[in-house]
Amino acid sequence: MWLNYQTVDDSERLQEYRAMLSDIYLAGGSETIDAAKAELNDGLGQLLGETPNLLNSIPEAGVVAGTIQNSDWLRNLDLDLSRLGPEGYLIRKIDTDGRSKIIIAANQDIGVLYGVFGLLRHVQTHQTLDDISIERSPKVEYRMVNHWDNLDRLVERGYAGLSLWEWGTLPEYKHPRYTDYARFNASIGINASVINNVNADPEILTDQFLEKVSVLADVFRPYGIQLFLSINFQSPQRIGGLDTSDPLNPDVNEWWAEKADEIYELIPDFGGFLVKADSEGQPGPFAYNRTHAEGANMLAKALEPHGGMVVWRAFVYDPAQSDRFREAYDEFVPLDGQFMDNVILQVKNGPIDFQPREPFSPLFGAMEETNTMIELQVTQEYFGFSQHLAYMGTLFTEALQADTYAKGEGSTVAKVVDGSLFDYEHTGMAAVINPGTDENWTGHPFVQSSWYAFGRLAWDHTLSAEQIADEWLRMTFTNNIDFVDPVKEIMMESREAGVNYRMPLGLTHLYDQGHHYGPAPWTADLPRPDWTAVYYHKADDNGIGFDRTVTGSNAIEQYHEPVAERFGDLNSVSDDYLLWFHHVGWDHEMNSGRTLWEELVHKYYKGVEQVRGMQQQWESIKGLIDSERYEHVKALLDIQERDAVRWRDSCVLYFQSFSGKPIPDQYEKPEHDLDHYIELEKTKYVPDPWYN
Ligand code: BDP
Repeated sequence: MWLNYQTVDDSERLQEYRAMLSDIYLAGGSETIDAAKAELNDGLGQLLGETPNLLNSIPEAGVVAGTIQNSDWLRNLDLDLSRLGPEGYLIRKIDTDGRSKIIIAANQDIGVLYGVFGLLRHVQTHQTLDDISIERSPKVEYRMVNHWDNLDRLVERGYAGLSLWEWGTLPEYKHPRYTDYARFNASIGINASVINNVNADPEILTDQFLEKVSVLADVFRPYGIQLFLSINFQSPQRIGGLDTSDPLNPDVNEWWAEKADEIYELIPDFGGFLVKADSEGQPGPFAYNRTHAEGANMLAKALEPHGGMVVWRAFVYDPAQSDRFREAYDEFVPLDGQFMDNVILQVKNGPIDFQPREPFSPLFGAMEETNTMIELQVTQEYFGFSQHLAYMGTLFTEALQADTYAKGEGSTVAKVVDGSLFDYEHTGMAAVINPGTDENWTGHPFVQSSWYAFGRLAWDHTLSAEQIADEWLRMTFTNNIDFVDPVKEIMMESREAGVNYRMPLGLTHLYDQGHHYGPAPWTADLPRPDWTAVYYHKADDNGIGFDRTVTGSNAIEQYHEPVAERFGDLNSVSDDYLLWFHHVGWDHEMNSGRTLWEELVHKYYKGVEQVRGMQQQWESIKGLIDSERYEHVKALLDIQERDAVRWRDSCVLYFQSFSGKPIPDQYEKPEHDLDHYIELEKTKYVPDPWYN
């Protein structure tokens, strides 16, 4: 992972670091300070190639870290830390008595730990300490990871082995990986972890499991990570012996209040509940004719006395709806203002479901009176699992920088989720991550980069995807520019390549129902139309795309102007979103001068070319990193190229059966006919049993 502390191989820098960082002093005595000490000691020990001296007093030259409360010496510097808040930190080089010191100062111990990780990152990326002056504090309150881990240790959409949590050996055995997990998260500022699947097993709230859970919370605590649980809305019936889970029933209320008391007894800093309700078969308040707000508020009341939060998901869609796109907005906007203050609505970045490219969800900018956070996906459910390289930093920044125009120009999704647009009481960002028991934690070594990017962006959404990729590569592999530059290019292109060979021009959800790996644009005739691919692309002899303008589902009305107009007008919508909003004729002339059909073919072929380019770039860095990771990624890129060709050929041949137009001469021709690919998808794609 990115805490790969290698001795600095730039001799000038190494000298500078040794002169400045060999003596260290940390003030205070909490578990968090102990963690910071261990991190600094081990980290600098490896980076400097010699163990630093951990002193009990202020060094003449060296590192001084701590809070103002715990260090007279730091207090006497009269620093202004008011801007930093509880979690922020300051790193600065100061000269006293003619000697230079690097100080890390914060208001609370957790800020000191974040500052330590900040300094280590600085050194890991070989930056100078000259005039270092950094002030950092997080832009959102809850920087949260979501695990989709089941209690049988299979991970829904996981692709990296079994769940990290060894329920069988907890609470007795604390696997060392729990601590490493907490370190990774803390190093990028993540402060909340929901450890179990949103499709929640009610058993998680039984005494037996809570005892195990509390041990994980103990491990996370020094690292500033609050533990949350996904809960099943029917828990009062399923494990509590009640005959209803009606949120307005007093017995049900009491059951939840007692459950909350019990949890806080074991985990005094418990974060709260994440809830998937009335979505994809999960129980919820609808069974009792209650609203999402009534359901969420019942739980919020139980948690409120303890300072806990309810994170209520807005991922809902109903087969009765004619356009799934509209669903979340139509269900939640009428409830704006009805949720308690300790509820946050968790909204996926797009209106459907973590597709390779989606327009932003119109719920961002529509919930003025309801705390609203964003949910992103690190695990590559729709991006080739752990087989394909797809850095999500670019997708995340695209989603965050989208302008909702809710309060005029500049009302970005980022400003909605950081609370500055509507002055939310609580703010947050979440990502579904995938770590498992695989030796490298994430399956594909580059999935780590999206976890890293998520954390960095949750802390500071103004960072660029490129800057983050640069950091991650240097920390995880090497600072050698001959490696960093080409591989950064691979990363920056990888998501767009994935869009191009799967579903360009605003196509979406061309997967089979279930595993979401290979191409299946032909999928039709399932119990629910919104689980088929034909529902999304609507290809016919005239054209392709989903009409969401006034002549169609009119989902564009859910956006503020001028977004609605921009998406709704064939001439102003960008190519990237074209088929999200319009059913377009095959001969429609595109901005490039090509027809829609030609453009579609062009994009599919381009996607494959991009992957081939990625392969070449990767081969160019052979010898610059260890052969183990080199060979692993190389083999995975071969798989990705094979799959990209299959995606391209499957989709082009299938859509050709509607357009009736030839694949232009300049392109290599598909090796097989359409039937071959349909058969292949049925039999060959799902690589592992738990991928379903
Ligand atoms: C979809 C996944 C499914 C999840 C669901 C969710 O296919 O496994 O349970 O989202 O977010 O992306 O609840």
